[in-house]
Amino acid sequence: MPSFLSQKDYLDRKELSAIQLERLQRIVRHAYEHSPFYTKAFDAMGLKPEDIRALDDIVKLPFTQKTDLRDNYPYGLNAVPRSEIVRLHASSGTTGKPIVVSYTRDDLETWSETAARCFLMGGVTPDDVAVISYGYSLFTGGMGAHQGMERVGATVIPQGGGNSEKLLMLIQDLQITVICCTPSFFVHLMEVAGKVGFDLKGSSLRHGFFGAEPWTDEMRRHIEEGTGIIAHDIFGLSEIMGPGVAGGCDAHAGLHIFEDHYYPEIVDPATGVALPPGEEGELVLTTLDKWAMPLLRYRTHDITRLHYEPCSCGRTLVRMDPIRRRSDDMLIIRGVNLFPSQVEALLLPIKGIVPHYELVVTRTGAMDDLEIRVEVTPELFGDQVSVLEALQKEISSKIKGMIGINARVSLVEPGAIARSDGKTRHVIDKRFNK
Ligand code: DLL
Repeated sequence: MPSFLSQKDYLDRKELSAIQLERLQRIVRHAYEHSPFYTKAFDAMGLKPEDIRALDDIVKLPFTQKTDLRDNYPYGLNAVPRSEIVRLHASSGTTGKPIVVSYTRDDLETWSETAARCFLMGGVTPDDVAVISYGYSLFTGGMGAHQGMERVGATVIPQGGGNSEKLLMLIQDLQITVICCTPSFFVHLMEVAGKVGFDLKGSSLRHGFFGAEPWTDEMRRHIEEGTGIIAHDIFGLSEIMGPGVAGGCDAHAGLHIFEDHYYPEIVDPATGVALPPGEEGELVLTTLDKWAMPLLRYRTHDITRLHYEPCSCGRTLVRMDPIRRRSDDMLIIRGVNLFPSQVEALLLPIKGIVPHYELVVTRTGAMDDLEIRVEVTPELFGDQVSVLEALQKEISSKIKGMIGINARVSLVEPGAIARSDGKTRHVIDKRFNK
C-alpha cells in the first residue's frame, strides 16, 4: 500500500487530467492577473485566461524563456506581494546576472512533497539516515533535497557539498544509508574512499539520489558495481522548482514526472511546435500550482521523450527518458555535431580515467580546435610518460573512430578540472566570447 503522498503517483489518467485542467486554468488566471510579465504577453497575443478550456489549449499560451527571467531580473515575474515570498534561490543565467526564483510557503510545501515522492519512489523510509551533499546555497539542490527527506521522515544530515574525507567519517559513524549529491561528486567520493582505504561496499550506504547534471548508464554501472548501492536519478531545475520535478523508480525505465504539479510537453527545439508522445524534443514545463513565480510553457532546453504507456512499477505518471543532452550544449566542431555525453561514454570504460573531463573549444581563423582535458587516477598520473602518451593516443583514436573528430587530448592530474556546486562544467566554448 503506497504511503499517503505516493498515492498521487497512481491516479487514473482521467482523474489526473481533470486535476491538471483545473490547476492549469487556475494558474493561468493567477499569472494573467498578478504577473505584469504575463499580463503584457497575453494582451499582446489577444489571449484571455478563459481561452484555456481544455488541456490541449495549453499550446495557445506563450512560451517562457530563460532570457525572460534575465530581462525581468530579479522580481519581474513574481505574481504575489513580497510579503508572501518566504524564500529565494538563484541559478546561472545566460549573462553575468543570475536568474532569481521566488517561493511562497505553499510553493515550498509543493516542492517538499514532490521531492519526498521522488525519495519514496526510490525506497527511502523513516528508518533511513540521509546525508545531503548537494550545496546549501542559492543552488536549489541542498535545501530541496533536505526538505524532501524531512518530509519522508528520514533522519537528515545537512552536510552540504565537498569535504569528502569528513563525509566518509560521517557515513561510518552515523551509519548513513542514503546520499544525495551530484553523480560526479559521488564518483569523486569513490576515488577518495579508495585512496584512504574506506570500504564503501561494506558500509551502511544503500541508496544514492544523483542529479543536477547529465550522467550515463556507464556511470550508473560504475557506481553500483563499485559500491553496491542503488543509484537513482533525480531531475529538476530551479526555474520550475528545484530537485524533485521527476525521479526514477525501481523499473529504471525513465523518470516519472510529478504531473499533478508540473505539466510536461515536448516541442521541436527549432520551431517550438508541439510533438506527439514518444518523439524526442525539448521538454517544456508549466508549473500548475506555483504561486510566487508561475511559469507557463518554460523552455527547459533539456532533450527527452515522454512515455505514457504504463510503467511496470504500476505508477501512472508519465515517464521521461533520462536527460543526456540539452538543445543548447551541442557543439558543432568543423561541421561535426558533438555532445559531451558522447565523449563521456567513450572515456568511462577506459582504465585509469576518472569521469571528470572538459571540452575546450577554440578557433584559430576559421578552424575549430577541440581539446579534451581528462583527469586520470593519481597512480596513472605518476606513471611513465610513454604510458600516458599511449593513453592519449588511445583516447584520440576512439574519439576519431566514434565521433569523427580529431581532438587534442590532455591528461591532467586529479582535481585539476574546476567544479562548482559539485557540478563539473563540461564545455568551455571560447569561440564566441562566451
Ligand atoms: O540542478 C536542480 C537539481 C538539484 C536537480 C539537485 C537534481 C538534483 P539547476 O541548477 O537550475 O537545477 O539546473 C537545471 O540541470 O535543466 C538539466 O539540464 C540539468 N539537470 C538537473 N537534473 C538532472 C538530471 C538543478 N537528473 C538543469 N539529469 C536542468 C540530467 C539534469 N540533467
